[in-house]
Amino acid sequence: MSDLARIAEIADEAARTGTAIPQFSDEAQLTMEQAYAIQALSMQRRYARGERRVGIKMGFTSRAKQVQMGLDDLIWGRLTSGMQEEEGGIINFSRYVHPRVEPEIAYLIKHELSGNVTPIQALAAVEAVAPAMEIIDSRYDNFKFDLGDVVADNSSSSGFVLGNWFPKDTDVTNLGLVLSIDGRAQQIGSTAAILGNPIRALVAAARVAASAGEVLAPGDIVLAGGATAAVALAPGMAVETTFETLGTVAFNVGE
Ligand code: 0L1
Ligand code: MG
Repeated sequence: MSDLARIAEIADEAARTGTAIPQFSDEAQLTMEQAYAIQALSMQRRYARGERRVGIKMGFTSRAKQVQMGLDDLIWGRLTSGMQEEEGGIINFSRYVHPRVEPEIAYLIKHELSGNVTPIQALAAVEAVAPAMEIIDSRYDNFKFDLGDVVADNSSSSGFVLGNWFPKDTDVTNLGLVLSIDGRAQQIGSTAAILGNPIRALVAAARVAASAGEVLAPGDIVLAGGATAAVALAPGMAVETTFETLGTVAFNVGE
């Protein structure tokens, strides 16, 4: 087994069992090329267990997230069928290590999209848009990592919840939103915080997919990135984000 495959196995086991591990960069820093290779290898392990790739997530697309984590490059990860949590349902806290939640916009892809595209071409490939929340969960001790670590860990991709789908021409460029825990507002923001306009995250998603030899295929979901800083979850919490014109997405945190 190669070193990269061995690291992928460690990252995958940490995610599968909800167990924290030390950062790989404590030993040696990973290049971006190595980190994305590890991510791809660890996802192969999930696919072999029966999970399906259902799309991709973009990360660090807002200044708030970059400041929160002290990193400033766009990153991406894969979404699988095993990561989708039911809207209005109860998530199993014990499946995560130290999960956080952030409000996002989701795109549903209608036509294949890959490579360098304009925002107009990206929007033309969209079937629908939805309000969403991502549940990120770094598998590293204390949620601490460098860029190579987080990319190898599938960019902290762990869970996601989708609200109702709306027609693709729904304006999501600058919608106010409030993320509340137990009815108290924790984060207030706008979808404009996602790269100034979330469609830019879809443009970036097409580019990064191509760089990995992949396409955004019909039926794929693209999470555009957090619109605010992420909020730590704990058992018993009622989590809700209300989006201007798009309604509310909610879930509860179980044990
Ligand atoms: O914006 C993101 O979804 C980045 C996720 C990776 C970093 C983190 O875990 O906060
Ligand atoms: Mg996110």
